[in-house]
Amino acid sequence: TRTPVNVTVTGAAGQIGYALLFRIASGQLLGADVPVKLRLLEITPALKAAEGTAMELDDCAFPLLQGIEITDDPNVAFDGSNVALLVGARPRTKGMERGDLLEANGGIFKPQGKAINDNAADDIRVLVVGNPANTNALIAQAAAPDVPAERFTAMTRLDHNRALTQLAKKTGASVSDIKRLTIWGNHSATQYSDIHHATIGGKSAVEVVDDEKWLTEEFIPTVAKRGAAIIEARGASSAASAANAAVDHIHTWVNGTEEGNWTSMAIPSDGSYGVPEGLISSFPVTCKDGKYEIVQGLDINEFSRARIDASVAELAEERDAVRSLGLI
Ligand code: NAX
Repeated sequence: TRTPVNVTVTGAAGQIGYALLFRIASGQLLGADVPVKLRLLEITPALKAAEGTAMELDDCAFPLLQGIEITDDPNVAFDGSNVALLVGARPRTKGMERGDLLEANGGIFKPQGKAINDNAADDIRVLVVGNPANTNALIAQAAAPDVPAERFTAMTRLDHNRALTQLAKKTGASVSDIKRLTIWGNHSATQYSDIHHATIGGKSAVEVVDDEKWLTEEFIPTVAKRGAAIIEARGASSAASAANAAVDHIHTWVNGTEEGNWTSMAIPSDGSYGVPEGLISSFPVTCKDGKYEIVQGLDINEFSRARIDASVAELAEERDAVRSLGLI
């Protein structure tokens, strides 16, 4: 039997945590043959709720689940951690300025980054889900100088999945016929969902769609504003779909992308496509043998260039703001 993989989930008592933990414990994150140990990190007042979720996990009798530890101490939560899903974050409340939001999240992600640096396993992989995800990932990464920078990633897979379905609905294709879709930039309203390199059943997606107005006025904004539309409809923010995307992100990173296709992940830029080095920005990536690589050599037209640049400019502003706050 294989040694269990230690999976840390922060914000475990929240709504994404509730949708996520059962999928991890059932084997969907890493594979049906990989035993897992869960470490749940919560703030002290939410420990009791996390214990309730752990009781339900027990009651599922998942064969792969080899233990659950619940704590409010990041050093304990990340001890020996192989995979860390950083979900808990400080949401923006009424009247909160962006600087206040970044500072409040710095107070969460800086100590968590340090705890990862000091305690996690050598093969640690980090996915930041809590918003502002890209910049929270940057803060955690900066606090973990002994961990290779590329292990810190942020989630744009939900945007990627949303874009797949919107494109499938428009064209009558099935989502599995669509390949090489890309989300670029920040997980925010400035994100850019790019179909210029995508194919649908092997044909150019741009040609199949053949409707630039739909692209600019419906597709791109619908994907970018989907989070708000879910809140409006459901009275609560995306939870099960966010958990699903987190599972997809880690599963793909560990197990690889299919031949001829790629996915979207926010990762530290190496300067590709004019994205300043170090910014955690979404790119088209392939994954193999547990490592990701940015897809190179794509032709970026003017339409895409302007949109990528706008989202990357927002990321640079966020980085400058957290730098001036002393968070990185
Ligand atoms: P909830 O408010 O339901 O849960 C958050 C949990 O985090 C709470 O239980 C809270 O006690 C805990 N928490 C707060 N500070 C903590 C700390 N320092 N250490 C450990 N736990 C802490 O939010 P939920 O709906 O689960 O969303 C979580 C985060 O995901 C939010 O920041 C949200 O904006 C973000 N999202 C990101 C998405 C993405 O695509 N990247 C999409 C979905 C989601 O909106």
